[in-house]
Amino acid sequence: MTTRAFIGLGSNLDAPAEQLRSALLALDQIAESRLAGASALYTSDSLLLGQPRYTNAVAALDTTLAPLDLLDALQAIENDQGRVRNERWGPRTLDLDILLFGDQVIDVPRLQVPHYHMHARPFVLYPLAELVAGDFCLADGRALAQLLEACPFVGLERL
Ligand code: ROI
Repeated sequence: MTTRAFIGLGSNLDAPAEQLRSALLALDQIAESRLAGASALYTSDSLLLGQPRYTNAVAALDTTLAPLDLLDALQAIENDQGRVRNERWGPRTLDLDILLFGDQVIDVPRLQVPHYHMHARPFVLYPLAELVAGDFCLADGRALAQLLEACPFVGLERL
């Protein structure tokens, strides 16, 4: 069965826009998966003071992989693109998050879907809105339109 997953991409080190472009190519190369769409790139200040600005985007990926196999594939791409895991929330060359996996709600130690913080992050919600219909709802039932209303397009720059 094919599932449409939405992947959040983020980078704030080593030419972030280039990181995101090569990550999109890599997403399309994941086994049993096909890149079905990608938002524009957006830049915004980090939620943490003192870090470089982030570039973010969202991709739609059609896949027959199981969620944890997709997570493995995403972490392999992060590692390929030089991600070094040191401090939590630290600056990174590439961050790939499973935001949504079809209409599944997943809560295991390695993976929480819908992604915990997506509901309040403009750099996730606005790019996601480019890829879905106006009446789109998250797997937990929340309407994207309402989340957008509560999350003003402030501090985001669409490239
Ligand atoms: N801030 C922005 N703008 N974009 C991110 O992807 C992002 N990711 C993070 C923290 C440090 C919370 N801030 C961010 O992990």
